[in-house]
Amino acid sequence: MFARGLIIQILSGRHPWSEIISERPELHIVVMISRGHGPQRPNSHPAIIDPDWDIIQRCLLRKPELRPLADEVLCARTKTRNFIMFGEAGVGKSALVNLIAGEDLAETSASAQICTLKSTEYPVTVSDSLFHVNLFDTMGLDSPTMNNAGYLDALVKAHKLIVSLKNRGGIHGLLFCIKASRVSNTVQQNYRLFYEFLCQEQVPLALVITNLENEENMEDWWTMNKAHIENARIVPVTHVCITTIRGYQNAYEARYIESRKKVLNMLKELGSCDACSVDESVWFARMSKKLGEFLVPTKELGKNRQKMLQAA
Ligand SMILES: Nc1nc2c(ncn2[C@@H]2O[C@H](COP(=O)(O)OP(=O)(O)OP(=O)(O)O)[C@@H](O)[C@H]2O)c(=O)[nH]1
Ligand SMILES: [Mg+2]
Repeated sequence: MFARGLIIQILSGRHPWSEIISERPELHIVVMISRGHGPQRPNSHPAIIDPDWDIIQRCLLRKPELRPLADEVLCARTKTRNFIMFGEAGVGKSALVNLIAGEDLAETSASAQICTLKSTEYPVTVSDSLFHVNLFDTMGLDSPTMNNAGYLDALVKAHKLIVSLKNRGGIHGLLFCIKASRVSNTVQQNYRLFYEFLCQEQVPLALVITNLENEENMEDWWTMNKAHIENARIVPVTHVCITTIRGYQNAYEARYIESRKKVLNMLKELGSCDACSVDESVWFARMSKKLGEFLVPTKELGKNRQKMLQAA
């Protein structure tokens, strides 16, 4: 198990005790171990997330009986995290799946028609860190109008997916994809419907801003638009400003690699927290209440509304 601690640390891209600059580092390492000191935590990429570092520290304890059992380590390392991508059609949800996977798994299309027509699950192991994720690529949401059957269909499918994940370990994060442009009404409405209405604000939401390959510093978009996002009452727990394309003759290769690193780190951070789930019965009760407020807004009718809700 001690060796296991070292192996996990090697996975971070850095040798344990590489901070020791000496011709005979092994002598220093023996002294360090005898004094109960482990190797330093690497801060380079790929970063080691807190739960992994905690396990590494415990694997390195001097008394074997205090170290975790193999099952516990295996479980912590192989736990799968669930992420749902959502957003308008054509913003790059499927391209984001491919960016994370590092290969073309999902079909993407530049055509005006919606490309992804049903929720599709992509199990991906990020090979450099043994990190398992299930990515759920959902149908693109267009302008929300109640007479738009396609929009309602997309919401119904999304609702089924969200509820079904309760039995599969919950959801670790929503990846709300938007193009780097003005924060339109459609963006706001999609956020309200998907995050507030379907997910009941229970699931951490990350904002993924795509199409930034032409920016010298992709993060500048956030600095310039943070206030607009706040005004639109969109509240992400985190964000990434990225590009998902390499471009003609790999012109954007460096920004693509930077984007992948940023997204993987974000998934690791979100994945290190407990998953959330949306319970259908709780969801229905809350929706009935909201609908009740919406349908019976006046004070006089308040009592009747109470009765209706109690009876429901
Ligand atoms: N320039 C640029 N193009 C992108 C980026 N991300 C995606 N695209 C392109 O935009 C088009 C649509 O991307 P998709 O990934 O299919 O978009 P989607 O959100 O899955 O679309 P639907 O499945 O129709 O909802 C494709 O041609 C992508 O190559 C980006 O960061 N920059
Ligand atoms: Mg798609």
